[in-house]
Amino acid sequence: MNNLIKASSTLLRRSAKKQVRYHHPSPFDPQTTKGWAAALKEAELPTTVHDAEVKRGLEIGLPGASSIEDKTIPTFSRGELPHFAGINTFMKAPYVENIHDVGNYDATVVGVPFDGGCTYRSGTRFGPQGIRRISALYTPYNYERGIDLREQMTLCDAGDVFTIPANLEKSFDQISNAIAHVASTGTFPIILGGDHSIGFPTVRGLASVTSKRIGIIHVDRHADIQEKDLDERMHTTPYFHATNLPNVRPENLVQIGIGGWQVPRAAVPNMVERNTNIFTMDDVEVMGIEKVAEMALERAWDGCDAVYLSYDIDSIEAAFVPGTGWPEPGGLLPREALKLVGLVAAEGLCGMEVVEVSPPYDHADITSLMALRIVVEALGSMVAHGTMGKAKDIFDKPFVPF
Ligand SMILES: [Mn+2]
Repeated sequence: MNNLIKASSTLLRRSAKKQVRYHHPSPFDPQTTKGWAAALKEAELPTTVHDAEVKRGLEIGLPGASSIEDKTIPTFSRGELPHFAGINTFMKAPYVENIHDVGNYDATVVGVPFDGGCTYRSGTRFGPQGIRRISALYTPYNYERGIDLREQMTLCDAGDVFTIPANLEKSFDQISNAIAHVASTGTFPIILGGDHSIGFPTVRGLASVTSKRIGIIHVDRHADIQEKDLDERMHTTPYFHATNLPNVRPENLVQIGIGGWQVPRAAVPNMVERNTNIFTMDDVEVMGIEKVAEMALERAWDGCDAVYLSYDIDSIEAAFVPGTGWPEPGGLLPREALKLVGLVAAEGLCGMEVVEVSPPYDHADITSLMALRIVVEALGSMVAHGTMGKAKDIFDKPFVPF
């Protein structure tokens, strides 16, 4: 009997073994995945700031009702939770109403609600609101990177610049004023556009408070380097004017994703004459996003002391970003875009902007969500690589109002 059981179980084992199909190297150790390594990293993160937030929430928001079992829950929502509640600043960061206080934070969100530079669809004046709204969805923790922005950096939301809807040039002066002030305090400016015409006054603001040279990594489907469009400095023109600044040179302007059927011919002779650096989607496909990022960093940093990131959301395949002024199929896939931003930001940026989010044309906030993700990807990369705040010393000139 025993022998019979033994024999049949051996048979069973053999037939079971026969049916195994390995889709991975065998033997597979589940603890060799990056996913597992990321899980282990979480335990290394502190909870200090989180704990202080909970304590403060209970003090200022009243302890919860007696039937609430979780004693960290206050009566009034005063922190991250619940995600659907609270005042909708960027990632629930504190609203800093007094603009003289932004220097107390590592990074500052500045909204630039402006669409006076749009040449087709408008609505980017609602971009900062759209991005802030969906930012309520996010926690400050990133699983793969094993970082927690709440614990590892400080962030505030300074609200919006007072733009003048019917006047580009007055709006530009307001924007340069705002960004020059914010950068001069040493905080990292995160600018939420707004159409891409703001790309000139943002850089002009930064450049005015430094004696150093700034390179620009400009991710876009469009070249944005005409001198004028429709007789004005519209959103097709920022890099003509930005690269006229004495400390922002066209050889340090890197344009990634350019192409398709929307690049005005008027832009092209300027790119050629100024010898900018241009990568099309074909370049991305042939060389790969890592190589493009490496070359972009090399060119943008060449002879420069800092690099600024200008991210046009329309650089991403139109299917993912319907809420934008000039959607164009064939652009970056979201994973490529996020990878690119992470690689570029790892070296440390002196500021960044995300532009051309137009919530009135958006669906289910997906374009705003993508813009948010671009921002947190840059912040996460800088925190992970210890480069947050690296560029603040370049702002060595006093703020002189425009
Ligand atoms: Mn564009």
